[in-house]
Amino acid sequence: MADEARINAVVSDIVDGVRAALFKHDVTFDEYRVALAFLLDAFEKNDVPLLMDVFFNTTIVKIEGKLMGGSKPSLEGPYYLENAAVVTDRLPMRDEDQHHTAMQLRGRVTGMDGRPLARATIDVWHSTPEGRYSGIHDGIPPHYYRGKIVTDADGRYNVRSIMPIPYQIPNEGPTGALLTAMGRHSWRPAHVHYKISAPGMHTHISQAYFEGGAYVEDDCCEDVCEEHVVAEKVEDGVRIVEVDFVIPKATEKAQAA
Ligand code: MBD
Ligand code: FE
Repeated sequence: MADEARINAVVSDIVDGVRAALFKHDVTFDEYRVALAFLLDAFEKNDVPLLMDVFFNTTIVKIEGKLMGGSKPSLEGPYYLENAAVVTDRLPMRDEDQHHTAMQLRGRVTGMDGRPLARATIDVWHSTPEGRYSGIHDGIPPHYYRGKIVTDADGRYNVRSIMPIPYQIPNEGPTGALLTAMGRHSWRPAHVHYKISAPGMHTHISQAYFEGGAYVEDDCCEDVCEEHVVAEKVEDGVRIVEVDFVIPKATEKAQAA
């Protein structure tokens, strides 16, 4: 539990920051009412998680990365499912998707000491070739494009799937309306999600993006960092997505800020 002094310091600074912005732009009473109505609407329509994902979740993720050390983390996003099956060589997919551009997810997981992390679980998940998520969006059974990979004795993983495409976050709700009102779009670049867990280790959540892909420079969630953009590499027509992870122990905080 955070102590009273910390709560007071953080909340007071947030309030000061908001007040400074209101003064700076001479925000009117009418605009204040619009903001209040927007917040009530977002709560009522369960759109607050998306609103937080778009504007603040990335910030918290960056802070966590700074405190923990190791590989930089990413947003988890709303579409992780806990009970994916263990996969060995390929993620399950619909027959009609087999012809899409293949990608090979591979790399190595080590601890901060550089030693391999054997038998770590890497949950991977990504969108279909239409930019939808299995088990979330209509008509796509939950086991497609998801799986738990277990690293080998040398910390390595290697699994085949097909390329995801850029993805538009749900934009029919208040958050989408706000982005539109701001002149912003609601697209994310094509991405693969990772969640790595092992006993005693910090649970590391990341995403990989594709060099040169649409929206890599303009993610509506502002999550992309250079370290997560995978250089273009193709072997026998298969896009190679090689990502290594350095994972701290759960107790291993690099340095307090
Ligand atoms: C996604 O697929 C996603 O990855 C994020 C961060 C937000 C909304 C949808
Ligand atoms: Fe996603």
